[in-house]
Amino acid sequence: MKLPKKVLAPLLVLAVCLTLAVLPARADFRDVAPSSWYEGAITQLTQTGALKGYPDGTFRPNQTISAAEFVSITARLAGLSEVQDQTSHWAAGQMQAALQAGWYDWDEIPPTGELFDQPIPRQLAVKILMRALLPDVRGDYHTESVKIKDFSTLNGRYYEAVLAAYAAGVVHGDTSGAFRPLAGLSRAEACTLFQNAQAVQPAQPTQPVQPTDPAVPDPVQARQGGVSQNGWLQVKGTQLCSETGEPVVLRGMSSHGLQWYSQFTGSGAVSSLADWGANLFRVAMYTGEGGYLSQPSAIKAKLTAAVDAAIANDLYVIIDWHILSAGNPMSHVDEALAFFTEMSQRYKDTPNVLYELCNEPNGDVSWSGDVKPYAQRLISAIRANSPKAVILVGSPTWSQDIHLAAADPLEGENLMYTLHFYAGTHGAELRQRIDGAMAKGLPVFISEWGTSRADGSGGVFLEESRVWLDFLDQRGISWCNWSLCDKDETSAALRPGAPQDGPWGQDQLTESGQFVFSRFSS
Ligand code: IDC
Repeated sequence: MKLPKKVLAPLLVLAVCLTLAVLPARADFRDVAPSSWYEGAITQLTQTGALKGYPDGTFRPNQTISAAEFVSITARLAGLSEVQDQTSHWAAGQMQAALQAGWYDWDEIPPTGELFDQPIPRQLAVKILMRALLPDVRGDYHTESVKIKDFSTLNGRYYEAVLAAYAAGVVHGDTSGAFRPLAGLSRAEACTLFQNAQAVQPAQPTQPVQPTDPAVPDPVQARQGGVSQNGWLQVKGTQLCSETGEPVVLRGMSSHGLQWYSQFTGSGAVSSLADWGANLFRVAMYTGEGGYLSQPSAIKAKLTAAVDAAIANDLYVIIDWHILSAGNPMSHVDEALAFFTEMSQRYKDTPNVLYELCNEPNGDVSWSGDVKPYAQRLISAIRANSPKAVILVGSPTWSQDIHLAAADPLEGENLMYTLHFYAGTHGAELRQRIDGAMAKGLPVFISEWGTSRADGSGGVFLEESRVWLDFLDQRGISWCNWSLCDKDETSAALRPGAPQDGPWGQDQLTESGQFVFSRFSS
């Protein structure tokens, strides 16, 4: 019987595997010299059955490793089973399984197979390796990024994995200290990556616990995803959840004031944010400072355009009544009532929209006497149109007094309380306040935070920001960073002159933007 080529090829590969499985202590590839720097790694991986040579007895250590080769070896090391494939490629089942496991995204290696046999870029290889074998390892931005000479050329999408890989000693860079994120890897280099990853004890804690924080709870297993995945949001206990009741975390950017920077709120801008992994956009509609109250129809048109752009791109979107200089929300309650009535009517059938009633009450204002009664009136108005949308409520002292709200909460469903922080100004004290409020059952949402001081400048304070974001991740708390604009202030995510519609590369992001964007999909 003559076997067709399609059947014969896998049989040949299988035969090679079986041959290699019974190899003696050292891998006997005729092109792997016993004295070479990679011989140890290749031997070890061959013995575990993760590695195969070629039918002609060679290993070809200097050949560039393809995406399919890299993923299939990783899959064998991680014990990932194949799933139903889409193409007849020899690695299709493993590629499909890896894609489903979230090791990489569709656009990085499309399941249609055209990149399977192409060299895999180093940044993507490291991401796959870390997600598959060391998913809990994290690297500190400051400590690790300085080790990488060409860090500025690294796409922020790979920050987390590459920093973690350096922290764990999986990657060391070349002799010049460069990582070369877009270059390929030789098969020998890939073997040392695999060996290094296997040598790391996954159970070891990689981050010191911050002494200022109370006992760190287990991380909340929350998913991200957009509106098409999560549907209408709901609040269960203190946790934001999907329509089906699974924990969800929203992460994204706030716009700057619409009266100044609406050019960064269009469809191109929000879809670029989504490309970076965000699933949330906040539209900050200042009421004072030349905003809505002084030019209502022009600003409202900008707001609805921004909200519609976010909806078109599957993001959740916060409509923010951005009170700042008008410290007491009661001072314009009638305008707020009319505005939110109109918005909740307009978006009543749209699961994307969250309503933020008052950005930051401040000055001579009390929770129980002003903000709470204001919120009660606004909530009734919104509920008349949109019975289940999530509503976010601020508190006195620029939305820091959630302890007052916890002592005297509002009644009703799907309500959350905002807390705002700036990493250069606020720290452990406010984090303790969050834990205290949550312990009393208050659902908390960080609808605005910055890497700068509270005035929007200074710093940036990335180490303090990292402590904050780790704290929020542990608790499954959603957040929105201030702000998506190119103003010359350190809290801005874009460098002056960045294109208004994106897409933005590393060099168009500020230090703050690079850090924040790398944390969208923690
Ligand atoms: C700041 C902007 C700054 C602007 C100022 C006044 O960053 O460019 O000149 O407002 O409009 C907040 C506010 C937010 C502030 C931000 C930083 O919600 O409007 O933006 N901040 O100061 N609360 C705490 C800090």
